[in-house]
Amino acid sequence: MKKKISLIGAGQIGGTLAHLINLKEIADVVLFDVVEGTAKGKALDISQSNSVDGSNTEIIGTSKYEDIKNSDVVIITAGVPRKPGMTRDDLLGTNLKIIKQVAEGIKKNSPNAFVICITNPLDVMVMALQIYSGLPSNKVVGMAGVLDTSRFRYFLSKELKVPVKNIESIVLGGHGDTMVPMPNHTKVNGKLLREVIQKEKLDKIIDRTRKGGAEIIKFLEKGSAFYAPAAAGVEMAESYIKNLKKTLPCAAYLNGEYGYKGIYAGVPVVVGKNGIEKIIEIELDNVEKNNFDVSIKAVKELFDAAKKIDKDLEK
Ligand code: A3D
Repeated sequence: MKKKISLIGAGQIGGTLAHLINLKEIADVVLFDVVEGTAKGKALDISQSNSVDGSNTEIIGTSKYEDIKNSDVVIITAGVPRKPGMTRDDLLGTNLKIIKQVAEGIKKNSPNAFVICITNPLDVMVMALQIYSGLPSNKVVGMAGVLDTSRFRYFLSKELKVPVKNIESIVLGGHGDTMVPMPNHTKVNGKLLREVIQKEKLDKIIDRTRKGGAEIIKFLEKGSAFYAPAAAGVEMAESYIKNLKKTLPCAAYLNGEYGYKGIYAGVPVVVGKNGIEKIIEIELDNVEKNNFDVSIKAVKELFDAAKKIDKDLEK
């Protein structure tokens, strides 16, 4: 039987997700948006590319939650993106209300789905989504680390003139300026990164990775990145649907791992048919551990601000 992926939000990322899933024939797609015309228009447009691309998936646009019934995966991009000068945290109040509605729609119609949140501020939105929906924490996950790692690898590949596929790496922590690129867990052609790059150059790349989203917003002026975020979301959805058991950095619920309980944070996880099947604890040196702690502190502070906006988030 064909799999079903529902995309909540048919904006820049939602539309790109639909197109990529369609091209890769991973699943049929339901594109949902409160603006029905956007969802229907994009679904029809993508469907009309099928005879050219040879894809055999079905895609529909809707603004009715019943249509997402029995989805295998739900990917959420509903919300507002950043504009120049805004931080991800500036989106908190608006996107929290949207996530509450979305969580209710998923709980009612697709409680068994693997749910991937992309809406910012990511770590707090995914935590709120899990609480509002009541879905098991191994089935509710945030996309950030795959994108942040992809940006880090890209910048390294340009600097070192090495194909990006020859660079293994990982970025941990929250999706924000406190994210934690991990040079000690990065290899280039099998060699440790620090052996092949000067410290100043590496520091610049780490800084550029942390500000990778803002660099794009400055160019676009009217919205934020969407091609790479969509590609990252698709990799996570595909690993679940095809039980690929890939190890991917995702915002996952910690239950004692890395010394934290009851909070979402970007860590390496195995994604397979049961959702998050394992959280992998890699060894952190003092600097990395300190950076990870700073990142978690920032997420906690923002979640406290979210709790002030909506008492339903108090567990
Ligand atoms: P955009 O193109 O504005 O699309 C958002 C869509 O959500 C619009 O079509 C809206 O109509 C729709 N929407 C608004 N409210 C609702 C609702 N209640 N139910 C359903 N749909 C609704 O934004 P985008 O696609 O560029 O970005 C979407 C989100 O992803 C934003 O919050 C971004 O900040 C975030 N984002 C996250 C990352 C990460 O790496 C985590 C990267 C880039 C963007």
